[in-house]
Amino acid sequence: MPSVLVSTEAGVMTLTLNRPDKLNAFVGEMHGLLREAMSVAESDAAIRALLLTGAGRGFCAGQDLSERNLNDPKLDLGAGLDAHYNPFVRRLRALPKPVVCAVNGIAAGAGANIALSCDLVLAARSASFLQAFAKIALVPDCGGTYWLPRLAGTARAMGMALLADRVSAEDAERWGLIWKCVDDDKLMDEARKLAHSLAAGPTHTYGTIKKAIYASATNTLDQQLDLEREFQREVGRHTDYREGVAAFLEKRKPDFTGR
Ligand code: T3D
Repeated sequence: MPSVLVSTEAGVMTLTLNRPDKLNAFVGEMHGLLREAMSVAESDAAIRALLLTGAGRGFCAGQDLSERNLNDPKLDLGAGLDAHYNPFVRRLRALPKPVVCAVNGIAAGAGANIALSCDLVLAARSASFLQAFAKIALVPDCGGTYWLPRLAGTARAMGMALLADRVSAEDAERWGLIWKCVDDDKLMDEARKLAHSLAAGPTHTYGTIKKAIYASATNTLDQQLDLEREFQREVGRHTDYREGVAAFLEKRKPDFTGR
């Protein structure tokens, strides 16, 4: 079985991390499969939303720790981030389509921060988030030191990173780390429903909303107001805007093309 399963249905591409015996810890092959899938998601206009999840009882336990040669004096963990993890995080954020993450179980290390890189994160009530890095004397990566203080504040970011304790899905929702915590048996239904409803939406506008929200992290209010004006001008010329307004006035469901 491939270590990442890829399937597409009604505009939603689902990526399932698939090494359940190892809680879907990352090995090299997975990065290659994710790279290929992301290229398809980026280039195929028929794909209008992405859903990321894990097989089995875990979401992802981060880097497979047995893959590194600890006796190699030239061991360079930065190289793996440059080659694999960082491009994946950047591509998830930059994908001009919504990315839903269904955290079905423990999300640890890089697994936690890849989940937090997604646009809408749902987590099963029994799932948890673990900044496991300090336990093996590493620093949080995959954007952890960027997401945590911005989403949850410095105090909680510091607690999570230094203490490396599990944070429950309920706390993750309460702290603003994720969108929603849902009952375990409802997770996949809800996540699929959400991804399919997004895939039927104004895809081009969703991509623009992502850009605007993520740009705000480093923009002033003036810059953001200017950006909103430019984006509104641009999406206002799109057929989906005309369709949205026409559907409202005609009291019917809009039929967005996203293109
Ligand atoms: O190297 C680089 O590229 C640098 C980048 C690093 C990014 C990172 O992600 S660093 C952080 C790596 N992740 C961790 O440190 C987490 C390690 N795992 C754990 O702490 C625990 O497994 C969990 C808290 C996540 C879950 O605990 P539990 O008790 O529910 O499960 P378990 O029994 O520990 O794990 C189940 C199996 O998965 C087990 O295998 P076995 O003994 O049944 O054959 C375990 O060894 C394996 N597993 C879990 N995590 C990893 C792993 N194997 C390799 N690497 C893992 N990260």
